[in-house]
Amino acid sequence: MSTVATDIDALWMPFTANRDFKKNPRIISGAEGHHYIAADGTRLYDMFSGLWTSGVGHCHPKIVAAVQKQVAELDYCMSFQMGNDKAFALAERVIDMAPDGFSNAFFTNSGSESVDTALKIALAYHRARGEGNRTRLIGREKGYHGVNFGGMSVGGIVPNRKVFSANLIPGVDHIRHTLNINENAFSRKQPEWGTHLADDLQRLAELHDGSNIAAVIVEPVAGSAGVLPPPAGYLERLREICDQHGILLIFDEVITAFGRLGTAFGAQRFGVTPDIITSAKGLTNGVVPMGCVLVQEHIHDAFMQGPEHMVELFHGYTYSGHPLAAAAGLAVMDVYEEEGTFEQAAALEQTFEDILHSFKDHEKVIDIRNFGLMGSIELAPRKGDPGARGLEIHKKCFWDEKLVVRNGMDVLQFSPFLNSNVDDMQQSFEAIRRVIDSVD
Ligand code: PXG
Repeated sequence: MSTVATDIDALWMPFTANRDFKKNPRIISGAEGHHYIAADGTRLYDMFSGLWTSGVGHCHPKIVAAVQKQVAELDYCMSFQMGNDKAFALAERVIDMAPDGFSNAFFTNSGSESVDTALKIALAYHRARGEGNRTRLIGREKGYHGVNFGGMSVGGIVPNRKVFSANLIPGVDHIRHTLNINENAFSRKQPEWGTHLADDLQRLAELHDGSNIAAVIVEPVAGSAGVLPPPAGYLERLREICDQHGILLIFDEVITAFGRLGTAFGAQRFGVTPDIITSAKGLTNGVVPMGCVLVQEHIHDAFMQGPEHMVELFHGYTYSGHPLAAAAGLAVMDVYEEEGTFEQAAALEQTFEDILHSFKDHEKVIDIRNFGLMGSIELAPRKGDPGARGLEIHKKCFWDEKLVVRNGMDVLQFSPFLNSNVDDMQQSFEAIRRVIDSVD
């Protein structure tokens, strides 16, 4: 049996221009620390730390060893009406790091599943409390909450929704997004303008009557839309309006949890506590797929009623709390603690911000945004050909500079390793400047 493809056509790649990719494929067969290794042995520096996933680097020896040990000890265990030891241990570890008031963790296998799980928990919570009329869900324009039907419906990325428009779940509204380049171009960290946009939630509460709204979901810092930090005071205002109307606040922390903002959770960095948190990515450093929904005690308690032999929540996945994922997660939590990963990330934030903003006067750059170790450089689109400049830069970085740089249309996105070395960061951005200079 060969493990090398003779024809790469069989794989339908996700979120990829398949035909274009297959003409000149970028295939990776190894990784070590901060580098990917291509099939021909070329080493490429990863400026996106996986896909916002791999904060402590690839193939971390401690995580590798934990997964290797686990696969030989307990490969799989049914998670319904029984459970594996590592899943319980990981839930306890994650809850210990969570903001005050959080008591329970529900495991999924991805960010998309975490989001759909959180939306279902919100609806079921209200029903369990006799407020089954609270059925409306609120998302935000430009929000990314994965690709399942719930997350797509509350999400606000137009191309992801367009083809499925008629099948999005009913009863969903969106508040406006907070991107405004005219007002806020080149703001560092949180922009000043835009706090009032949180009042859109108040308007929707007045329109529908707040008593019909179950939950609002936002990313504390929107990631996929091109890194949009919340305006100063915005998240606090959302929290206030939710409290006023009994609406649950869900933070989608699939990107922002586990050190990306220099704290365990974005909620702690902003000092705003939601009712539910969704996470994935950094939970296992991307090593084994896993997501997690964290809930406050009052939410969990609302379900714990009725006959004790009855299932309280009819929801779960075959692989919820999978032993390999849980073992990876436990090793990752050890690494975070032993290496001081969140402190490392916090210490890098200012340098990263300064390097990014050194692109401010570049003629092709129209905005730069950053918060924690999330950053973006937005380029002016080529006339009549939006997205072409961004994709060309991604490819040129890969082939000419041996750098992995993610582009969303003409926005270059950066997710440095939480334990990056400053020289690598500086050199990578020098290379990016050469590439931006060299394209049309
Ligand atoms: N919520 C958020 C906030 C995310 O960033 C998901 C949910 C879905 O996670 P899964 O594991 O189902 O993919 C994500 C995923 C990008 C990019 O270019 C980011 C994601 C996915 C694809 C592209 O920034 N994040």
